[in-house]
Amino acid sequence: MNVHILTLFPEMIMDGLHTSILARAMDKGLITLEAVNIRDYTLSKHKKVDDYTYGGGAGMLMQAQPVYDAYMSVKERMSGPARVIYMSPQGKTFDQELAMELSQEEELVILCGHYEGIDERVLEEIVTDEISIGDYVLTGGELPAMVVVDAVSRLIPGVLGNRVSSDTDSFMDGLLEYPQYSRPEVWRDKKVPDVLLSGNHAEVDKWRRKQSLLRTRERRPDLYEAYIKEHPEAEKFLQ
Ligand code: 4H4
Repeated sequence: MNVHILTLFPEMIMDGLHTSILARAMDKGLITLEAVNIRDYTLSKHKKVDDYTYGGGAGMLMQAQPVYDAYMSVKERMSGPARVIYMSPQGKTFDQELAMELSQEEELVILCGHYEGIDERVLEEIVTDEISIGDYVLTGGELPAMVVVDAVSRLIPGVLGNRVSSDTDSFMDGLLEYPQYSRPEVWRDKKVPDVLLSGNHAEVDKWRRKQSLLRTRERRPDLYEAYIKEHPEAEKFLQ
C-alpha cells in the first residue's frame, strides 16, 4: 500500500508514523508513506494557504488551489485510482470495518484540514470519502490521519508478522477482546486464571469466548445486542 498524506505539517506525520511496526513494514516494502506539504503548492508569494470565509464568521479556511495542486502532484505519481480521504468531524465514523475495507486499497490519499476546514469546492472535486475519528473538533487532521494509517496498516498481511493477533482483535469478530495476561503468574497477589495455565486449548478458547461475551455485554451493550442477533447460540457460553 502506498499512502500519500496531504498536510501543512509533514514532519508531524513522518515523525508520528515512523513507529517500530510501521517502520518495519516500510523496510519490508509492504507500505510506502509520503507526506506532501500543501504549502509548497500555493501560488501566493507569501506562501498563504488560508483565508477568511465568505459570508463572514470566525476562523479561517484552507483555500482550494494549494490543496488541489498538491493532490494533482500526487495523482501523477500514483500507480492507479485512489481513495481520497478527507479527515473531518462531518465524515463517516471510522471503525474496524472501515479499516478492513481501506486495507484492501493499493493507493490511499489522506487530506488533513486545519483551521475551520477546507474550501468545499476542492472537496467536491477530489474527495471520495470523508471520515471522522469521533465527534469532537481537533486543531488539525494530522492526528486523525495517523490513527487511520495505524489501524489500516496493521491489517495488511505481513505488517504485524503474526496475523493471529489482528484476527482476534477487539471488533474483528464483533466482540471486545478477552482479558490477557503475561508473566509472572502471580503479580501483587493477583494470579493468572488457572484455565490459561492448563494447556487445554479447547478450555482456553471456551473461557476466552465467555470473557469476550461478558466484557462486551458489560462495556458495549450495543455491540453485544448486534452480535447475539447474528449468533443467538452464543448465549450458551454465558451459562
Ligand atoms: C475539519 C475542523 C473540518 C472542522 C476540521 C471541520 C477531525 C475529526 C477533526 C481539523 C479539522 C479538524 N478529523 N475526525 N474529529 N468545518 N479535524 O476534528 O467540517 O467542522 O477527523 S468542519
